[in-house]
Amino acid sequence: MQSRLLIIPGLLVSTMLHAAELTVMTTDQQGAPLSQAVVTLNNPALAAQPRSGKAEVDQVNTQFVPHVLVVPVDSSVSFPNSDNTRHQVYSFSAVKRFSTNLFSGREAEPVQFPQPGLVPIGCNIHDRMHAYIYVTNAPRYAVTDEQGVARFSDLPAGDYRVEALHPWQLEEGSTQHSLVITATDADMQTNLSLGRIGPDPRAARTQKLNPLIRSNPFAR
Ligand SMILES: [Cu+2]
Repeated sequence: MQSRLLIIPGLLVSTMLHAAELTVMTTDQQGAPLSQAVVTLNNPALAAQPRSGKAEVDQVNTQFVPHVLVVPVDSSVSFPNSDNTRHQVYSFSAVKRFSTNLFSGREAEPVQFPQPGLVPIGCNIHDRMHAYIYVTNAPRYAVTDEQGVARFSDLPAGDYRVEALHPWQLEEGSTQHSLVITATDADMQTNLSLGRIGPDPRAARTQKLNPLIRSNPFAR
């Protein structure tokens, strides 16, 4: 009992000194908050966040949910289908090229993502379905919420590289920012402007194409 009382205050002090929180806000060229941006944090001393049990992109009302998913390198992502119609998920991306068979329910095999980078995905049957899988080596990552904000906690002191990108951005590459968190910092905030952002691809007008002609997404 006595030794416990001695240890606990020590733990509390070290936690208070070294666990900073960081709020990252992403904005567009006009300074408006940008939701659905990917934010990653790198610091050599940073332990990777635990992998969430399931990485998946669902299909609901002929849209992908979520629109932006971040996964660590080597994750496998499943594509369940909550719609009554069948879907066929594909990507032409250099980071990961794949195509599922036409499927409903949970028939589609999970897809492995061994390379880092942005993988735009579509559905071969429904042109207005768009989503993005961002595959990262960064130990910490998040997608900004409706207020354009990503929050990180339990950050040890050190030099950080904060990186952000938005899947609809018009300029190539990510926006990077260096940040030092000292042992006395508690709440840190930073704002990253991602420049010009294009239109939501899900709102684009589409033609209905014959699914038989488009059944092989690599034949174009
Ligand atoms: Cu579809």
